[in-house]
Amino acid sequence: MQPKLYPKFAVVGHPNKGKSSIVSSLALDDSVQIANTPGTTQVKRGFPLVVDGKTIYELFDTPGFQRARRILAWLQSQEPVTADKRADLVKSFITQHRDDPRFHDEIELLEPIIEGAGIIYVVDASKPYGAEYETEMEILRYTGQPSMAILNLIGDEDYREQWKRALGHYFRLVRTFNPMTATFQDHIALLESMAQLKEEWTEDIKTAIQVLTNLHQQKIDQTIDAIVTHIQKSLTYQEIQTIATDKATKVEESRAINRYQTHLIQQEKEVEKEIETIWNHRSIDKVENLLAFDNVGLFSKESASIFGLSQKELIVTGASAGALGGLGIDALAGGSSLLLGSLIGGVVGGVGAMLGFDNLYHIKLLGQQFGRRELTIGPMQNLNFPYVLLGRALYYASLLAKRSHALRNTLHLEHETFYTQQIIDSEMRKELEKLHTKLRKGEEVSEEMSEAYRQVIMKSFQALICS
Ligand SMILES: Nc1nc2c(ncn2[C@@H]2O[C@H](COP(=O)(O)OP(=O)(O)OP(=O)(O)O)[C@@H](O)[C@H]2O)c(=O)[nH]1
Ligand SMILES: [Mg+2]
Repeated sequence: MQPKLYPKFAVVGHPNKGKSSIVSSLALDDSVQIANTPGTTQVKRGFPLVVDGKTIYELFDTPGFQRARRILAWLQSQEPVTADKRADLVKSFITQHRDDPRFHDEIELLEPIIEGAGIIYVVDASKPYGAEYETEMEILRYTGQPSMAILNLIGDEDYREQWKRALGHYFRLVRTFNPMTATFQDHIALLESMAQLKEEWTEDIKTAIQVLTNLHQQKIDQTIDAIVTHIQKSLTYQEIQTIATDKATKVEESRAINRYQTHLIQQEKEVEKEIETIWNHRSIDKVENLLAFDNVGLFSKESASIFGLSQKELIVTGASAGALGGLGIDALAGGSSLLLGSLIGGVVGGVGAMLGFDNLYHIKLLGQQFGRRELTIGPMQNLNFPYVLLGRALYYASLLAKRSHALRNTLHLEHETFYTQQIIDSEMRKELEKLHTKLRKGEEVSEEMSEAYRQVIMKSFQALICS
């Protein structure tokens, strides 16, 4: 049996208009070469989107037109033929000029089209329309292949109306698509347009949409699994050191604490790697913002607020524990936000001490077991710690899940901006707390509890990637 053919599209246009960026974003592939220099792409290259070993479609990245006028002149100088034979003229052009370096770029871009690929013509609609594009579009029309145009807005100006009036003469479909900011929904919407290009492709592209939708959900599921496992591992982790003397020295203790913290930082790096692999962003360049173990970091008002613990609640918790002495809660909550802010700043340490947050880990010295002593650090007792880990992991995962594969800029992790969004309400927090408590005590966690926890994380992750 012949292998099933999948839809193919050649992404073509002027140099430096975002062709490679569009290929990269639609093929979910960060290995496509993109640069702000015309002529970056010099040879055609197919980027198949492969899911579970099957190619669902393939996009050809191509060099930009260089000598469009010469080629059109050649085509027009031939004996006139009826429309059904015009593609043969293009084929003759390719055959006759294959070794001519002057037409290398055009031959590269026309070849996949002549072999059956649909055309995606890319323009930068932040620049005005001009007659020079007509030559390119005329050549494409000679191929007779199904075609659509994409309006990419690279700069700030918007000439889309002008472009639409012109492109309407050459393409049945004209769509706006920004390869840098495109969401999953934008990707699907563009595929839906592509499905209308040719009857024979409609079914295949509909299947591709289904496969991509399933793949997206699968990536979300894998992300949640990775995060939940990360929390479980970090919260239950213990660093155990054998010591020789009766009592651990300060040096031994701080060395053990250091190893314990290094392990948790490493564990977080690993889950980040896992998330990068899931979302196919393995080559991402980022400025890291490592997990810190200072008290403020672990009990910050920022991390509290995204997990449904409002500033007021934070103070109330502290006040009810007596940390604020005689100060009334109403006086605090009703005060100006400036006052509130400075008060929180001032009381965090106090609240921390009062509720035992200063005591970050269990440090135990186990007695004479088979002639050895063991110094144990962990599990982490800080109540806020799992929320800090969760916040950081969800933030990183949502950035990657939303990130277009066409972006090449360095990712700066600015957790502070993330903490403005509340992602968990108090009901959800209760569910999370059940599991955290068990893990902190080193107790068994039931299937149901784990699943309920997963659902809460899933809900907030979905909300984050749709926002
Ligand atoms: N801000 C912004 N920049 C874009 C957009 N699309 C492309 N670019 C940038 O424009 C430059 C050219 O993008 P490419 O995708 O390499 O363009 P190309 O058409 O493949 O270029 P050649 O291969 O040289 O013909 C790169 O610096 C991209 O980052 C966009 O929608 N917005
Ligand atoms: Mg390119």
